[in-house]
Amino acid sequence: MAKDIKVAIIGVGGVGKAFVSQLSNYIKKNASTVSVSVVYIARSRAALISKDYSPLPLTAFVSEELDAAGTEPLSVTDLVQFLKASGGEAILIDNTSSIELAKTYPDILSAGIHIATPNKKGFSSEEKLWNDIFAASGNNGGSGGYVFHEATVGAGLPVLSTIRDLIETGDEVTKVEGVFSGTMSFLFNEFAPVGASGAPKAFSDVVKVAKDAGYTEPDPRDDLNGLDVARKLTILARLSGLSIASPTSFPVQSLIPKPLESVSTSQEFMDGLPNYDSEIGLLADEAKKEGKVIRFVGSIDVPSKAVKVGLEKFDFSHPIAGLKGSDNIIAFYTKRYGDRALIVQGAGAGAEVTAMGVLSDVIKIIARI
Ligand code: NHO
Repeated sequence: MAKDIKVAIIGVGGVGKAFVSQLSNYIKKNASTVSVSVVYIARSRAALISKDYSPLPLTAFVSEELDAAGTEPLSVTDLVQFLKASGGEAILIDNTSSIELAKTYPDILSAGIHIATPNKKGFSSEEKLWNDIFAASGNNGGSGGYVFHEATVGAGLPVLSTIRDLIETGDEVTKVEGVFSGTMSFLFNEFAPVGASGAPKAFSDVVKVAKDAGYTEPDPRDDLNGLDVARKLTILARLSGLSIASPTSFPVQSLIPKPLESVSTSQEFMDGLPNYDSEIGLLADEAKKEGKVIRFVGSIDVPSKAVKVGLEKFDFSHPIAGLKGSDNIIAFYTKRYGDRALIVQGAGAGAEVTAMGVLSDVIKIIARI
């Protein structure tokens, strides 16, 4: 008999919409072995609820349908009750960036409901939440639901599964280093490409191109402050066995010029940015004279417990220097792999590849239940 699984989706923005479309294809392809019914879809102020647990239609217009539905979302407590009352296995997909929702993961997992999410907040905020989530989960043999969050680092790239596999098979991770932000990757690959000739580009112009192309957050300061990378490093460092109090508990270099930190709008920030082009231009020139380029990277040195995020110089021949577009690259140095790192590289941002990471987690959960 086909497995019967109920799914609730919270958050139908860029990633959420791509996820719904990918899930719809998965359901069609696997109908003979698994029966997956999406019974709840919500965004901040509207929800679609299938009270009799029959599958909601997963059309490309789910977003417009939600607008038209006019039903208030359930509280987390009521949603847990609703899913439990179905009598079978249930998976909650959190496609929001809400810390409030992430704080309820321990309760959701304790109720036996599984979670798949690209939301970094639950795993990169204070350490107690991380500990509570995994203590409540069934990941380590407990009775709670499974929780997977592959897309919180490197979108659909196998970054978290790789580090888990390395550690669980007895290898010892000594260092993790790389470019963890698609936005930062694009900015520096464009601003300081290897072997560039002619007049250098102004950093502010590159930020504008990235903003207009939709690579950056609506306010580019949310990328340039380094916090997104710090959150990803927090997750990887915790998986490497380090105790990290929060993403602000280690050195993180912000690329936001001090006077522009407090301007109130994103437009004011963009207007003021050209005044600071010379500072970062100078760094790029210095690197170039040494036969190097600057890149925004993160690293974790496990034995010394040192985690840091910021600009560093790399030889032209270094794999980090030669990245293209908005690709991520993550190098794992381990006892088993010796001097030659295990490298994961590819698109690390965007709705489709992030949704793929979430769906692959759903498939892992289905295989375990
Ligand atoms: P949106 O488009 O803002 O959508 C969020 C949705 O959640 C909206 O529908 C909103 O109404 C709903 N929502 C918010 N709070 C809610 C609540 N309390 N209850 C119900 N609904 C609520 O965001 P995205 O782009 O779809 O992102 C969704 C999640 O995926 C976020 O947690 C984001 O951090 C995560 N994520 C996105 C990406 C990406 O590329 N878009 C990536 C990873 C994770 O790998 C990617 C990445 O790291 C990008 C990074 N900026 C980079 O490297 O440059």
